[in-house]
Amino acid sequence: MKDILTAEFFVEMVRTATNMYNHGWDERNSGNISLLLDESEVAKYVDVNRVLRTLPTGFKAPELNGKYFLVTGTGKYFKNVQYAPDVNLGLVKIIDDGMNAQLLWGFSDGGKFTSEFPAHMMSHAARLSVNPANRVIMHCHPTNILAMTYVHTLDEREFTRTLWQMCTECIVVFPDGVNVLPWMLCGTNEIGEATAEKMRTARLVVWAQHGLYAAGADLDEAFGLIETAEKAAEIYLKIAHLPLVNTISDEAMHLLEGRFAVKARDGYLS
Ligand code: 2HA
Ligand code: ZN
Repeated sequence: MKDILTAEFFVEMVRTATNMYNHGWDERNSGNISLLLDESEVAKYVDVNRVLRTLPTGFKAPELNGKYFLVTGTGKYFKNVQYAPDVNLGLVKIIDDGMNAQLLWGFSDGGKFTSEFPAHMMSHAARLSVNPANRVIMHCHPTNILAMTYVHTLDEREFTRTLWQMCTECIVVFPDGVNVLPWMLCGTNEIGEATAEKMRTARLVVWAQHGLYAAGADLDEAFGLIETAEKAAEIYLKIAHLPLVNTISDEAMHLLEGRFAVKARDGYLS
């Protein structure tokens, strides 16, 4: 058995959590990441038949039965992931149609997965149904996106168009746009279901006055989506109170679609 601390997926997970913390997106115990892994990959590093503990999830997700996830722990600080990955991360296998998870590695202080596990698992199921290559769900509290939800309409088309207009890159990076949920109680199955529903049509889902969810085929894709949307929100907050003299026109957006072979969300451009 090889040492999981040396696995490429593991090193990338630790680096990503650290990087997110360094960006100021994950103060204290905020944020969470889950990474879907293939059994063949997992089996190189852990005995998949050696169950350390069985953890109840409180929700059903039959689509995820038998799937493996590396996931951040509840109450754990992203700041500390790099120093004690075995305490702050856990590797679980989903069983019983999603109702339970077998802990195979990690959470070594007796901990368990993130309180946002329902939103993560339901979002994985939703993204896999539209993109079988999806592997990552990532949640954090990026400052400018959060600030924007206090002063900008939460209408998804308007929110998306404002972000697209803030830097040329945006429509290229997230042509599917940004979906938005109003403030809801976090950590519940209800917000999990609502997030998953929003994940069917976009890889970015804003939780108003709370934070942001991103999905991707790898950690870089999810991280890059957040990074780009957050940069756009920062620019918006720098200019929102000033008279607008120029913008990126819809005509220019159509040129970007052609140049970068992307298709803007239906009905979002005129
Ligand atoms: O895990 O960010 O939404 C801490 C949170 C809850
Ligand atoms: Zn949060």
